[in-house]
Amino acid sequence: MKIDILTVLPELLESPFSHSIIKRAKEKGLLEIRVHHLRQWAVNEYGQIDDYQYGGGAGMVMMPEPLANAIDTLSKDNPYDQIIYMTPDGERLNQQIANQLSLQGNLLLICGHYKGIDQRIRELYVTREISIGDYVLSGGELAAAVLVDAIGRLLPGVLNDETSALFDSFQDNLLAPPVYTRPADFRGSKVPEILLSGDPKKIGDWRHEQSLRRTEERRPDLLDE
Ligand code: 6GU
Repeated sequence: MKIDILTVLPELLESPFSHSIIKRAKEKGLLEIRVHHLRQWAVNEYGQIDDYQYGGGAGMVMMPEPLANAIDTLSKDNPYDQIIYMTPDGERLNQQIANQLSLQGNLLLICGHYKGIDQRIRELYVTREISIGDYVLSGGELAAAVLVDAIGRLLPGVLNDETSALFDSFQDNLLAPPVYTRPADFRGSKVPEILLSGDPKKIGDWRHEQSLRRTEERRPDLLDE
């Protein structure tokens, strides 16, 4: 899978993809991430990519030409399956969307800044708009990093234990059960006996029951879906 990211702050996206699971996905050749500086497509020698908004009001808007030129140039190599604009007014990211996107071959993520991007780019180019939650970030970069992480770990062969993503919280609309490691007795607080029983059937049933209980308590909305 290939993911291109268009941003005015490429520095913000250096570290998130250089560690842990996403790093391994890149090293294994399962995921290629390319970060492109929108400034390359600035409209003048001053590097301008934003301008005042029509109708007045505080805050700059990202101009259409740099974005359109960037997208046209980048698409030539390899047309995109989806052009995704990261924006707080997009559809809220969930596991199902991450699953869907992990099946695509070639994505472009656009990170907005300031007041966002000119509406015409959203209408002419963008195929999907995604938010990572109901709060406002300073720009789309951290949201793009979240999306790439959520997608990257789902690619076949990325996780060591192929099945482990299947048991993540949310994968079946249930939260994950509690987990324990050694010691079996930590300052008088004991690991549930059943986990020491060695009986896979009983342990599986217990975990499922714990998942259900946790979901009922913390996220009853997931059970309605
Ligand atoms: Cl995708 N962008 C920004 N700027 N803020 C957000 C967001 C995205 N998702 C949640 N808040």
